[in-house]
Amino acid sequence: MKNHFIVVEGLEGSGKTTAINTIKKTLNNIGISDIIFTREPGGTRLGEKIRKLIKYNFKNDQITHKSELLILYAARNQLIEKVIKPALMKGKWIISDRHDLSSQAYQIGGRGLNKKLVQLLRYLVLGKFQPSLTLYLDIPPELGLQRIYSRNKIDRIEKEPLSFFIKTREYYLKIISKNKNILLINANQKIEQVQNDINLILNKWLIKNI
Ligand code: Z5A
Repeated sequence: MKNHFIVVEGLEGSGKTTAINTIKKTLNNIGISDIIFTREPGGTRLGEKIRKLIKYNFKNDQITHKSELLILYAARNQLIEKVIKPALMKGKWIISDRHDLSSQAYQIGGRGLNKKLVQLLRYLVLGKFQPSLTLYLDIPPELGLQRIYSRNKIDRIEKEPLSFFIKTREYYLKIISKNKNILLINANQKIEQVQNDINLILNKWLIKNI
């Protein structure tokens, strides 16, 4: 049986929330409405607590990069075992705001953690499990951050310097260039155009995959 696990990835302010709504509408239009929405970190009681910890409960000098990585994978393990795999077994569709690719981009690319360490954790938690499709919303970090800074609440990671997000984006792009299941969307366009692009790409993918 095919898995129907769609992930949306991108830097902050790339428009993931908007993209998820577009994906939902596209799926609804072809009669798919039994969809579970989730996010990382988060999506379970434990995961949502970890999300708060990661975003708001530490200053950067209070959590090491490795500790951050480990708690992200604890949240992911809980989500995979308790929500994602059981739902896929029942034939449900899942749309997730971020997944493992975020750890590759932010923790290896942005934080500079050892690639082998992250890949080992990835293997321990996920094995060969992968999303069926990942849509990566590409945006220059300056622009994404500009969108975010107009909000009131800025979290710990959003306070990182621009150089952090530049390295994170570079790593995203490096992985994407080698993976045919990750499709790039130009998010530096008007919302309507981004929505059109998502629609087109998703419909093409759906024809081949359902
Ligand atoms: N993280 C990590 O380090 N490692 C991991 O493994 C995982 C996560 C899983 C999660 O925070 C943080 O955890 C994240 C990475 C790290 N770090 N940061 N920083 P989050 O989930 O709260 O943050 P986010 O994922 O970046 O979400 P966001 O900030 O809400 O961004 P978004 O969902 O992509 O954007 P949006 O809410 O759809 O849009 C932002 C605004 O831009 C909004 O006002 C929109 O109306 C506007 N927008 C959207 N599209 C457009 C276009 N096309 N034009 C103009 N304006 C637009």
